[in-house]
Amino acid sequence: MKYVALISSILLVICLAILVPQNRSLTQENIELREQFAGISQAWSGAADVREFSSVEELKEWLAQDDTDEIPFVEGTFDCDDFARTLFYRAFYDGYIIGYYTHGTHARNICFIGEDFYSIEPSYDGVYYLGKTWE
Ligand SMILES: [Ca+2]
Repeated sequence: MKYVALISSILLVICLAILVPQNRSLTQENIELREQFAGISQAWSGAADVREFSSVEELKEWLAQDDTDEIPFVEGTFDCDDFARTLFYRAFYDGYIIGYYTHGTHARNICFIGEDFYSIEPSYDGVYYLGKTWE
């Protein structure tokens, strides 16, 4: 019985010797993660003040200054869904609400402007009127 207690104590000391430095390492990792997340969170909370485009002109001006359409189209690597996702994120980051939409195998973006509904082709800044928001 004494040997079991002695061996258990030795194993506990060995485990602590192994785990304590790892815990310090994890703590340091958690601190770095928290700092990174604080930066991301601050960026997103700043970007969370979003709104719809107020006019087609505003949408087209925003599309003109955004360079998503200048990214090379590479079938299967960076194609329609990647363009639509990129434009979606960039619009949100700049404070605008647009949607990501797929029809069949084609992805694109959509947005509301007032009571009008538009489609955006992100690979060439195309803007198409689709109808009223309630149609
Ligand atoms: Ca553009």
